[in-house]
Amino acid sequence: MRMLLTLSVLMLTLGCGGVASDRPEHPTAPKSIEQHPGSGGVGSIPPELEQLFPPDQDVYVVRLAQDANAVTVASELGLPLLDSIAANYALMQGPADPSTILAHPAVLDVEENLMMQVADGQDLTMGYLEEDFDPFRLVDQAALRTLRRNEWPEGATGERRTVAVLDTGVDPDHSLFAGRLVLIPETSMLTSIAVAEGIDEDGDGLVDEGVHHGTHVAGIVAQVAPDAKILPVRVLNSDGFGSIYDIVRGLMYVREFVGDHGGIDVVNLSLRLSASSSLFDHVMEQLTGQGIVVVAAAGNSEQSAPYYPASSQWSTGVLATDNLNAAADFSCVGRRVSIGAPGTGVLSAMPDEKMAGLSGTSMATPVVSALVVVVQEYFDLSAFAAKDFLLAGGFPLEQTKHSAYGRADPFRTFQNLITP
Ligand SMILES: [Ca+2]
Ligand SMILES: [Ca+2]
Repeated sequence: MRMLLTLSVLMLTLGCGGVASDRPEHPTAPKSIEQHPGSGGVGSIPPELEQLFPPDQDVYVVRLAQDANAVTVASELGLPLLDSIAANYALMQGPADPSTILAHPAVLDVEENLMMQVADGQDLTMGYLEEDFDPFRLVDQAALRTLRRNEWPEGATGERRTVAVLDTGVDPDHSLFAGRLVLIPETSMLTSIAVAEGIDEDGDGLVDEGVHHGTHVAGIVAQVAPDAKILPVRVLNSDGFGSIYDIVRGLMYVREFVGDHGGIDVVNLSLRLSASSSLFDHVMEQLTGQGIVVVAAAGNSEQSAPYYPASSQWSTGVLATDNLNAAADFSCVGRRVSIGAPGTGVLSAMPDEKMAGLSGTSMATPVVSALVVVVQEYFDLSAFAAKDFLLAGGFPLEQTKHSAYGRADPFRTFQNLITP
């Protein structure tokens, strides 16, 4: 079931502490959501598809026992049921003390509906230089040279594999994506399409500053794994914010997705939560059990530890390197980060047939996601085996304490696997 929610205006102070210091304010005014005129291509999108679930301190994500009924549980708790995903997750308007929810025998876990955001944080425009799309400049870019893209074996392209990009959605009409995307059907409650509503949801004075993010991230997957399919799932709004419920909903879609070549192999999360989450850990554990590798951005605040979910045991955390062997100065680092990848000035697609060079762990993460499916397909491995080979072939960083396995070096990985 589904009820309309009033979207709140999010007030978030982004600091380097890893945790949002302010909780979002309560809903102020209902808003209507308009379709971005430049984001078309799949027909008109019903307004309810655009609606994300804003984090709110009185709204709880509840994980239920397999055989539980969300309507019944909410009714027994006397709480409004705002939404539910299959039988397992429910969004409830809660009392101040969630322990009363947890006391219900059918409730396995309960958490505030935490906030997520694109890993770029406040500075979404690092290295921003938008211009008309030129595919030849992309082919020759430094990030691909660092990966020695030209020296990979022929056919190492990620064919028959699919990467899900959970982000702000994409511009499906960009030529970089021709024949590459698997789009969520219009009949779904979710969408793949980026939408700029013209509203500054986070109140930072920038309107729709994150709307291009998913297009750029997905465009990096498209370059590094040129024959892999990409499933974009919009879990963040145009300002780059969403809630844990949004992404759980997106990940449930990913778990059940079956395309022409089977299910999803890798989930790309160029985003971070405002705090760690046992509930989200459980979802990633389920994905792991299904053989789906979760790759997550370490974050861009120069910390010596990654943000969550990159910090989780259930994800592969990625830092950004410059085009040599050092962590980028903005990147979060530490032994809890699995591996690095080029993440400075990475050229990729921008909406409306543009391109731009952006820097961030958001850009390094899809490099690793794509490399996993390239190695997976070429050597006919599981996604997890491919990920492990990629980590094992990592090239040491200047500062070895910056990541557990150095920087991804697919050329070494191929050499290791071809001549064991
Ligand atoms: Ca904004
Ligand atoms: Ca917006």
